Parts: sequence; structure tokens; C-alpha cells
Amino acid sequence: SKERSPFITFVLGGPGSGKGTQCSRIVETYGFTHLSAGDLLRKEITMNSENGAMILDTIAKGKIVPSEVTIKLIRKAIESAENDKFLIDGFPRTEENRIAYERIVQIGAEPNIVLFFDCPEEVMVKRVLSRNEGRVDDNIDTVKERLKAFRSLNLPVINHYSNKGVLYKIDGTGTEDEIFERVRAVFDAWK
Ligand code: UP5
Ligand code: MG
Repeated sequence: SKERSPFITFVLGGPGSGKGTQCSRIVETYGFTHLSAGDLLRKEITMNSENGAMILDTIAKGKIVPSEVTIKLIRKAIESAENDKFLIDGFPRTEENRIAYERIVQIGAEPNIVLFFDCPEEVMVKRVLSRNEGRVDDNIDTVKERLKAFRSLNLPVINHYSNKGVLYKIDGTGTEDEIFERVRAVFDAWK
């Protein structure tokens, strides 16, 4: 267990808003450890773990995996890392996720920064459908479900952090470089 509280950044935004892309850039420049909740869940599917079939079914439908499952994976990844600076990408998805995380993780539960990549739905859909990496959820029907989940379940989480004064809303349109300049402004202000 860690003695010091880690520095936690949650990275939120709809499907295809650029969370993963910008996290890679943040890792290069600011030395965070990147934990994508979606990647951790997809790894469970490929490892044929106990919950693999359930996770696959949930992701294929664009629904949200039960909090306990996702939080266990995130907690394990935090505890096994040497770093004390984390980018948690694509989590929390729901108010229930957020509250469960705060209850279970405790040390470092409250994020220092929450980034929100704000992007019009038509831009996000275009990006996701042209990705071509074989993700089971990158098809028009599942993308519609993912957008629905984002609007109804994730926006309340974003509002919560806005009210707490830790939310940084970033224009998610433009080139990767243009967006990263906006991200830099947030992290450079923290130095
Ligand atoms: N791209 C990126 N930036 C671009 C730019 N500026 N201009 C043009 N193209 C750009 O980007 C998407 C695509 O766009 C890429 O091809 C990229 O090159 C290009 P990416 O950076 O991958 O966007 P990201 O926001 O990461 O999109 P992603 O599809 O990963 O977002 P989701 O939130 O949908 O996916 P995630 O992996 O987080 O979750 C998947 C599923 O897992 C969820 O739907 C859910 O079923 C489940 N899940 C849970 O149940 N609980 C969790 O806590 C997390 C996930
Ligand atoms: Mg991603």
C-alpha cells in the first residue's frame, strides 16, 4: 500500500472523443501511468478470465460493466505501479461507478484533475467508425448505445466534478496537436 496519496487524473469524454490518443501524449510529456478502464476490461476478455464472457457481452452491447469488476482491475493496476501519477481513462462512467470507487479505493479516491474532451457526436461517430482495429463495439448500432450511455450516465459524473471545481473542459475538435496544446495549458498551470 502507498503511504502518499497518488496524483489522479480522470479522463472523460464520449466514445471517440480522443481520450486514449491524448493520454498517450500526456504520458510522453508528463510521465503519468495510463490506465484505460476499457483496455483493462478488454484484457480480461482475451485472458478468458472468470468475468470475460460477461464483459464481452456488456461491451458488445455498449452497456456498463458492474462497478466491482472494473474497480478491482483499476485498483490492482494502481497498486502494482511504481508511479504515483495516474491517468484513469474512461472511468468513472456512472455516478454509481464514482461512488463505489470513492468507497473502495479511498487513498487517492478524489481526482486532482478531471479532463473532459467535449466533442460533437457526429465527429465522435466518424472517428470511431473509421478506426478499424476490430473492436466489437465499433459498429453503428453499438456506437449509438455508447452515445446513449454517455449522455444519460456519464454527463452527471462530469457535472459532479464541475460542481467540485476540478473539471477542465477541453474542446475535443481539431487535430491531435491542436487538442494537445489545450491539454498542455491545464498541466502546465499545475507546475
Ligand atoms: N482520433 C483521435 N483524435 C483525433 C483527432 N483529433 N482527429 C482525428 N482523429 C482522431 O480516438 C478514436 C479514434 O479517433 C482513433 O482512431 C484515433 O486515432 C482517432 P481515441 O483516442 O481512441 O478515442 P477514445 O475517446 O479513447 O475512444 P474510445 O472508443 O476508446 O472510447 P470509449 O469510451 O467508447 O471506449 P472505452 O474503451 O473507454 O470503453 C469501451 C466500453 O467498455 C464501454 O462502452 C463500456 O461497455 C465498457 N466500459 C465499462 O463498462 N466501464 C468502464 O469503466 C470503462 C469501459
Ligand atoms: Mg479509448
